[in-house]
Amino acid sequence: MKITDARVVVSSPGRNYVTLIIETEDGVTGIGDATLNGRELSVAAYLADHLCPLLIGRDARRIEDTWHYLYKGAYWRRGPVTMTAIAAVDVALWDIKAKAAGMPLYQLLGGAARDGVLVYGHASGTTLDDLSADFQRHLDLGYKAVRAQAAVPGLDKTYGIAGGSGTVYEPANGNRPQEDTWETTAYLDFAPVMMGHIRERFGYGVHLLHDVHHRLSPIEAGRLGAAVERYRPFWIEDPTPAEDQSAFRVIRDHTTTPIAVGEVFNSIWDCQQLITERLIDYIRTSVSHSGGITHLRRIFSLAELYGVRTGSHGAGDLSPAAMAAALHVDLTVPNFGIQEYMGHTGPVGEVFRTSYTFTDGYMHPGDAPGLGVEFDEDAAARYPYDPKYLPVNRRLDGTVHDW
Ligand code: GCO
Ligand code: MG
Repeated sequence: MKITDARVVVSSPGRNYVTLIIETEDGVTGIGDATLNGRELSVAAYLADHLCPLLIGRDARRIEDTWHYLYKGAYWRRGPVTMTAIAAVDVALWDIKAKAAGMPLYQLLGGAARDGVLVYGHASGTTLDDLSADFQRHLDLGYKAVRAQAAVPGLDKTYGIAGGSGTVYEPANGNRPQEDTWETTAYLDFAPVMMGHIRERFGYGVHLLHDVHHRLSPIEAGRLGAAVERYRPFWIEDPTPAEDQSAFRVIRDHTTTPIAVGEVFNSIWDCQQLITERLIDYIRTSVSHSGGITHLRRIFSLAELYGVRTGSHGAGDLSPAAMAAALHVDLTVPNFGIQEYMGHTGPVGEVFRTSYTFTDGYMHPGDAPGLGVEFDEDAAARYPYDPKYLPVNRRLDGTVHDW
């Protein structure tokens, strides 16, 4: 089954997505998501200039061989650009393999290990009352798990707050990064109050999650974890900058609050110590940013050995092709924990037609052959690339801080 064409489409139906399309000699086509928010064109160029020409003439069925050919063959291993590009190829080849087999992808991955995939949505507000209203909206939609973020008093902009009630949080905008402000003391005072407010209002029958977005030092994160233990969060996410794996030992030494990390990881090597030393509870690597289904399953298998569960990143800046791939993996791995689902808005549905479903807080990838996502290139052409950057974060004295 020879590959006859591989091409990249960058489109912006509300936000930028990079999509790889692979065609084979017998007419079976596969797609993969290659979106790296704020750095989209670097992956598009890596694919178009370096990987697509190498794919022509290769056997589309040899997924494992192609993965190593691209990973080891580059010599320059890992990193978000390389691993996102390899991921797109990998997912497109799995899509082709499953379509050729006439099966939904999850069947090829071993079949369903559960009936549905527990997902969490994002509630946010500029005040605690707004947050409560948005939290209630998620419960009304059927969510069994909700992430809560609220504006920190004294800071004019805080991570994770949607622009208006009922809208989805969108961090990237403008062709220069917007500048946010940060003050750790104010945040550390406020975060437990916010969680207490949610528990008082909604009780303990819903999973409560919170994202710290890499902003604390290890000892500050330990303090936060200890302060919120009584509110029984499902997890606190990305408490410290994720590249420092040993920092998580300090957090562990100070709290039993479950810790999740991994949306910025690109390979098993980024989380090897975190997993094997049992420093985290949930690994949040995504299909798109960590080498595709082939490599993600390897990470999840390592995690399974050490009692670490999965909790993949699923922000709106991962395309519906990535969301579908995540759901197929989630349905099949034994150590599944939870999946983020932020959803997609605006004209995204014109460009990507999906077969996944959301019912009462659980998702299912659907039973269409392959990934179950059709990419409409004509529709994509109506929404050209629109440069957008993620924000930069500064402390009140002007120092650049982790965003
Ligand atoms: C999350 C993430 C996102 C990221 C975004 C960056 O938990 O969903 O933290 O909100 O900031 O994906 O592009
Ligand atoms: Mg996050």
